[in-house]
Amino acid sequence: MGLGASKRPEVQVLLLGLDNAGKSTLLYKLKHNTRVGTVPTIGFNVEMFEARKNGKTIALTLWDIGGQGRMRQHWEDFHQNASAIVFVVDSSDRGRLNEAQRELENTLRGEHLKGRPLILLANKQDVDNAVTVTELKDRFNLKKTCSGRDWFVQPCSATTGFGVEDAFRQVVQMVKLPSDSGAVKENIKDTVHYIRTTRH
Ligand code: G3D
Ligand code: MG
Repeated sequence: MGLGASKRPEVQVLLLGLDNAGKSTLLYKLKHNTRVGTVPTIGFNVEMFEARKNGKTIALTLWDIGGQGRMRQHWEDFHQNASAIVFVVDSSDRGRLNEAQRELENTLRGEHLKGRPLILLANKQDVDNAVTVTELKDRFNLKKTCSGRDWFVQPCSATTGFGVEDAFRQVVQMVKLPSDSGAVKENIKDTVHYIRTTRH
């Protein structure tokens, strides 16, 4: 790879959500624009995308970490370098909305994810009687849960492709590049904190 490629800003984005929410289907829909048979994710799936942001080409890596119980303990390991969170909800499974909400709240409480933008995908909108975006915002009490970070709810269907490109565009728009002033400010704050704590 040439020099240009190594200078290309890279961002890591976490694709999270309960098992069966549609994370793997979404990832492969985005990458290949096809429907592939998915099997429950045991380890993780990862795909890299290129996108344009602020006049630059960026590399965006989307990590689909297994949503099953025993994998959730590893979520934290992936948090450190994440620039944004995509949380996928199965809007057709009303019986698991509370569980999804709890999982989302736990995730957002993670120390490394403070201030990271959240893109919530209300997936499976093709299913009759799926929870709407408005309902989901209310049920998840998103205004409160997401205070202090940018957030957006996108309706989609990973199987039909409805809303999937829009979701990706939203992620690109909201993700912070390492060079963005916000990220720099955070670094400065960390440095100031470091100097203060080491002096006293
Ligand atoms: P996960 O990776 O979040 O665990 P998967 O979820 O991507 O494996 O998807 C779980 C099941 O939901 C799959 O069904 C998949 O086809 C289905 N699914 C994913 N997205 C949608 C959607 O938008 N609409 C509908 N109707 N189904 C969806 P199977 O039957 O293959 O297990
Ligand atoms: Mg999966």
